[in-house]
Amino acid sequence: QNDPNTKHGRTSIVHLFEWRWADVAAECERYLAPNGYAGVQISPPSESIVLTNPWHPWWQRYQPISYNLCSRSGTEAELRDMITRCNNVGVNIYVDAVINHMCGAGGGEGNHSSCGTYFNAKNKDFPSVPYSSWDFNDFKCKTGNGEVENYKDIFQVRDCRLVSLLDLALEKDYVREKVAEYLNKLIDIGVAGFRVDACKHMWPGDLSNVFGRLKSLNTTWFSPDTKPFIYQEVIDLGGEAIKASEYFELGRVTEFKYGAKLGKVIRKWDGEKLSFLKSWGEGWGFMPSDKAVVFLDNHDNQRGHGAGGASVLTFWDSRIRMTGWDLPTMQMDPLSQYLSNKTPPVETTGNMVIFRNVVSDQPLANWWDNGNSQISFSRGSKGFIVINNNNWELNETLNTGLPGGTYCDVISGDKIDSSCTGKKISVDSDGRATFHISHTEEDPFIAIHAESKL
Ligand code: ARE
Ligand code: CA
Repeated sequence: QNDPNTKHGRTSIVHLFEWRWADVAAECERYLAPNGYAGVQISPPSESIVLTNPWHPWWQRYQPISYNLCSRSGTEAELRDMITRCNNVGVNIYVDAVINHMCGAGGGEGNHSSCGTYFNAKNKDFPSVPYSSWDFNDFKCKTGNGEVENYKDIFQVRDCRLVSLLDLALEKDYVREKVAEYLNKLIDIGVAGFRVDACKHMWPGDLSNVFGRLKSLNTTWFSPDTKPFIYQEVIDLGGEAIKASEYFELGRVTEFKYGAKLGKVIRKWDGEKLSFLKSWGEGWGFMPSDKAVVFLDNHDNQRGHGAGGASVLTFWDSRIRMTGWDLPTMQMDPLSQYLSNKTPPVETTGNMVIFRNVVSDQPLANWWDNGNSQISFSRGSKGFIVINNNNWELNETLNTGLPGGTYCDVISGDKIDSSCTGKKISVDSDGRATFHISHTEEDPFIAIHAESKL
């Protein structure tokens, strides 16, 4: 279903890619809850294959061996503890659910899995679920090598193997039940919903059946009869046979066009300017806002596995990257971090997450632009932002829409008690204020809001 079940008026979630459960729990308590984060998307908690060539790559997490809840992020006990602790501070957990497939066809035979469970990829034998060769789609797939070869053929895309991953027969009642059991176990533990991986490769009718088997959320933290939030990974940049809209009635869908397009505007490619953002929204060809989950980049984009093209902004572009997925998860090698038992660095960009919460019920107002890439706008009378993406200084007196007073710019600093560690902005009784932003600043923008008033 479409409602993310967030609490306390919170509106943003963060993907803590490959973080250990113990670290996610600590992060919920010390950083995410105090900074108004609504939730965390966690890496797949199901038992996965362990690969050695290359050595333990991140993508092994997308090759399930069983639905046992032991992964390299931690044990089932650690997962339960993390979900409890995050829920206790109002931060929801959304699980990356890999249900289209098991491991790759060439995954071999043995106990090279995250809990040491035996499997045999060649015989399609996964005794810990259990699945056997009857539970896979090979008999349905019509391509010569059993792979998805052509994204214009909907039957291939759904019934053949995505990059050689053994494709589950979700039309079977038995498979549907095993998948639903896995998801329901997580619901009982306390998760708020699922990012469902590779939905393009599953028939909407099969997904509808599986989702129809899901329980309501755990009433320790959610009201009775709350359904899990479902957001489906479907990469629809146009030009393929399968459309994101086929999945709208099942839940929300990842909007990959959003980050691709915004990246172009911010990079000023194809003659794009920030001033064009005045009309930013569904009119730009995006899916309806109440069906979309938007983000600037994702784990695939950051690692060159993704869709959307070179315009997508990642943390490599730190200066021009603004909000979206906040990225405390900047480590390039999650495994060595896991092994070294270190706690990931805390990033301090939560200020814009708070901004978004403060202004969330407010309309766009007070738009100004210089006809180029300097813009400003308010969200009603609660927040105001100025951005200078041109190669010259911005010096303007602008309508902020805010009540008069002195505000702390939450980009250059923090409001701490009644003082400000960054720029101070004084708004006069008519709501006007003067802004200076040099084009050489590290973060060439200013943001003030009702709660940053001094
Ligand atoms: C790895 C190896 C493969 C090997 C396979 C099995 O890279 O060479 O054959 O293992 O041994 C992730 C990695 C994959 C990895 C896989 C399993 O990205 O490289 O394969 O884990 O370990 C399509 C899908 C979309 C999918 C992307 C990656 O439609 O659903 O491909 N995204 C999700 C996750 C990924 C994950 C998987 C699915 C698999 O986000 O992290 O894969 O669980 C166009 C199309 C898109 C297509 C895109 C890229 O844009 O429109 O549909 O996305 O190209 O091909
Ligand atoms: Ca499939």
